[in-house]
Amino acid sequence: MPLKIGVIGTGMIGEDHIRRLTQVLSGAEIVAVSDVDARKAQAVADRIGARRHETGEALIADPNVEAVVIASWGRTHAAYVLAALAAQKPVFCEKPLATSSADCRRIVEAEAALGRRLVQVGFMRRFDPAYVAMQRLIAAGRIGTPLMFHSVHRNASVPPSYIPAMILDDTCVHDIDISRWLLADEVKAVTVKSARRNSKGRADLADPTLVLLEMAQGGLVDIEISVQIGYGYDIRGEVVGETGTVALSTGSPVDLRSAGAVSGHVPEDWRERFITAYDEEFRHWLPAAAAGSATGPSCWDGYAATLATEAAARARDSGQTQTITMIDKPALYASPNGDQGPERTIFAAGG
Ligand code: NAD
Ligand code: ISE
Repeated sequence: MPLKIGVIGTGMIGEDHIRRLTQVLSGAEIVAVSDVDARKAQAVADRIGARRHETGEALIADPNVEAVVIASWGRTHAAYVLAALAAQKPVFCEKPLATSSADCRRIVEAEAALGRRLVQVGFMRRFDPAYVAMQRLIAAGRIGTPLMFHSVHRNASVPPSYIPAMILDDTCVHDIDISRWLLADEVKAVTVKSARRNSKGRADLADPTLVLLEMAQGGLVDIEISVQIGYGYDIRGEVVGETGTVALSTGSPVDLRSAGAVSGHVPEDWRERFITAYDEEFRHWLPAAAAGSATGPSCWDGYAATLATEAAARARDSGQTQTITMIDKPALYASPNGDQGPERTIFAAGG
């Protein structure tokens, strides 16, 4: 029997997840959708034969909905996650888990009180074959103790609904999560500098921005966030260890040599660059949700990342480094480095 899923938010990624759940993966049926844009939700509902609910809360309460995918704007996630936890329904929540650490804490406390995990957060980079290979090599000691991570996150453009706070709480939140995962460490302090503004972009966005993370065990992470770079979606990363380095490949699948020049392809957006990662995170979520549980990126990961984006906002506004104090980690989230087991290897990390 397929898992009966309700999807809240039928925008860009909501539609993309509905496509993968109905056309790429097996074991899922979308039985309900909801969006504050009722026309958009109705069009999707008609197309896939699902019921449209007026509100996300009504969708969560629908007895026919066994599990919930939350793909609405980040600022709306917390209320839906809390409602789904109260209804004890498994959740896939797009990142960020919530845009305030106070809301993330409420969610962590609600899930911990249940005593079992029900939420997987959409930090899909942890399922990307290249990041997975990088993490495996680091964990296997192939570059010695990791000391630094250089992370570059460039978007060609952002939609009009992208507000200034999202540079940190919607975009940089990915780099923070992947830093924690690759270095198996927590963020201790954050410093932020905005560069000379990209004059080709919106005047209200501090674009580009540089973020420096100091990790608890002494590692350093520098993150470039550019959200209107024009030329494509460019994700780079290199971890520097004591005896070696490991980097994401920046090459396109082929190099074109023509008219005296070498050229390659840069993905257009996140849908193209991370297509495998999104498929994999749902392959991971579906069986766990069908069993009434969750694994993978957790509410604790959501809390830790948002706590750091909040500190980053304070660091940017004050010009001062901000230190981070975390609440005690509930036993429910004991696994130090996420819980994607080694059997999830997508391709061998080599050597
Ligand atoms: P979008 O604007 O295209 O879609 C969001 C949809 O949510 C819109 O249709 C909007 O009408 C709807 N919505 C807003 N408030 C709502 C509410 N209270 N209840 C129900 N629906 C509501 O945005 P998007 O790019 O699809 O992003 C949605 C979420 O997915 C965000 O949290 C974003 O951070 C995340 N996202 C993640 C990735 C990734 O790489 N993992 C990529 C894109 C987006
Ligand atoms: C978007 O929400 C995503 O999550 C993309 O992965 C990221 O690159 C983009 O900046 C975000 O707005």
